[in-house]
Amino acid sequence: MLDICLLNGITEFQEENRIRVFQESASFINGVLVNLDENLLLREPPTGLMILASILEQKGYSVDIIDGSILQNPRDYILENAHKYRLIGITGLTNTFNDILQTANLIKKQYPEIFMVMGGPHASFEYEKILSQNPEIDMVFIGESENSFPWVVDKLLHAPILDFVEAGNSEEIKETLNSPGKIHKLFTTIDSKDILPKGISYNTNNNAQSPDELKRVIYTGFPEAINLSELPLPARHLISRIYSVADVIINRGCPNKCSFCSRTHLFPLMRIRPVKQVLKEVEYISSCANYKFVNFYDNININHRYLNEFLDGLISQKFSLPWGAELRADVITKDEALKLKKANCKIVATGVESASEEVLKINFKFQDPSRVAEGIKIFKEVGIAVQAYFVIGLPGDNWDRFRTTLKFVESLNLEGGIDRVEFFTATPYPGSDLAMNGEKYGIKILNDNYSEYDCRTIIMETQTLISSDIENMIKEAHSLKKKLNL
Ligand code: B12
Ligand code: SF4
Repeated sequence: MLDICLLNGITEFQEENRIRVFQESASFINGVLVNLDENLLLREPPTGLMILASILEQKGYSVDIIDGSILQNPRDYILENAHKYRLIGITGLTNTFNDILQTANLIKKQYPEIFMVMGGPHASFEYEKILSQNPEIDMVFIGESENSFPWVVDKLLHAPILDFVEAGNSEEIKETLNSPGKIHKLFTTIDSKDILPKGISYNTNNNAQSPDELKRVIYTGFPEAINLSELPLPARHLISRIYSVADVIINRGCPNKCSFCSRTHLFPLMRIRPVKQVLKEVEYISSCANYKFVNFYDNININHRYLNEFLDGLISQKFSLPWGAELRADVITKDEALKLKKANCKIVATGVESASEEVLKINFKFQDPSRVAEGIKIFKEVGIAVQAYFVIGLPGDNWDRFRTTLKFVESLNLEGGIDRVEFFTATPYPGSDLAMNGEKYGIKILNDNYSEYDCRTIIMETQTLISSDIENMIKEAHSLKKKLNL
């Protein structure tokens, strides 16, 4: 038996076509991915889970990470293996959430003694609903969980399983398992809410029969921001061999406040990791034979000094893997772009969202589109590929402004087959200002099926755009993409 399993639901391969492409290029043994065509750089590992795993391992707990996206039959695999763990923690996004809940339900039915928790960008904003409607979920973690989750693990499991075995007390392990009602006994006997860490929620009445009874959800409050310089490196060794892409998180939080984004509410305080620590992570990644590409998220040029220090570090480290990064194109200088090139950066991704200043202003994205165009031009001059993201159907958008955006895309002179443009459909993700203050933007939400919150389906209308407008805009945007081969 092991202590903890951290589970990532099925993610972007939900789409049938992508599942097929992925599975045809992969080799599986017993349903587990063992090899992937090197050219298919599709999968990105779940970084948040790897950081939590690293902290738990430092405390002596045995941890496994299971990524549903790289399994042939994720549910069968998870159900066959769930009994090995004392606690299962699940992560997921909004569009994969229904699927994750079904999996959690199946696990709990088969193994009621397993303690089941959830966290991540969807659960953080929907904890009340999740806990009151899904008795199989014992606890939900809100926001950054590097403090709260290990605290709860210590309380529930008391010690790593190896300690029990070494002390000759294997029988006591059973006692530490979640016998029904254990959580309620544990937390309801604690008098003062204050001694619980912030960032957890649980239902004190999970065994209730009537819906009215299912409402006693305790929430300890939003957690304090984590000091990123104190975090250990993600536990890549747990899953590294099966990924060819490594993601490195540079910062949490964002100085912008875009209406459609939940990041600023998930990580309200903007922080950047020390360059030294990021470079240490890069060094480790370089030493692993499996990685062929690295992505740096969310934004490597929050300030000029940081960007320059970071790039100087990569150059002096002779970092040789090709890499990509998300960044702001509007503030890039030619010297910085040249340095990016020298540091082996192959592609940059940037959120343009709209070429209309009015639309940007209404949606709190503070960026001058003409400066974005200049920045993109600089990247093309130095030979770095560009991926530009746009959002269709935002509040304030209309046909004139949309056409301005299409003209803007054409004016960028991007290279077909090398650069890319993505048009996402505006989606009111839980935690975004659009979802929390919809009336402020005058939106009408048409669809509350979270499985369709995939940035492709039309989820909302605005005061200026009805569903058929947005549908036609998506069609026009895609035909432009096709025409320009982007
Ligand atoms: C890298 C990334 C991707 C990558 C890879 C995802 C992956 N495999 O991890 C790719 C490019 C594939 C991707 C795709 C998409 N993404 Co994305 N992505 C990110 C990004 C930039 C970083 C994720 C990350 O590692 N964060 C850092 C870690 C430390 O944070 P974390 O994962 O949230 O984990 C912490 C806590 O949440 C918590 N926690 C998380 N899980 C759990 C579980 C347990 C048990 C516990 C206790 C705690 C816990 O503890 C962690 C440590 O504090 C985030 C933005 C961001 N900065 O988070 C968006 C983000 C997650 N993506 C988002 C979206 C919308 C998408 C897409 C739909 C975009 C699109 N248009 O296609 C697709 C969906 C694909 C899918 N269904 O998976 C949204 C999610 C919104 C939502 N509610 O669903 C985010 C938040 C960005 C945003 N715009 O708001 N994404
Ligand atoms: S979408 Fe806006 S708020 Fe969200 S991370 Fe990007 S710039 Fe920041």
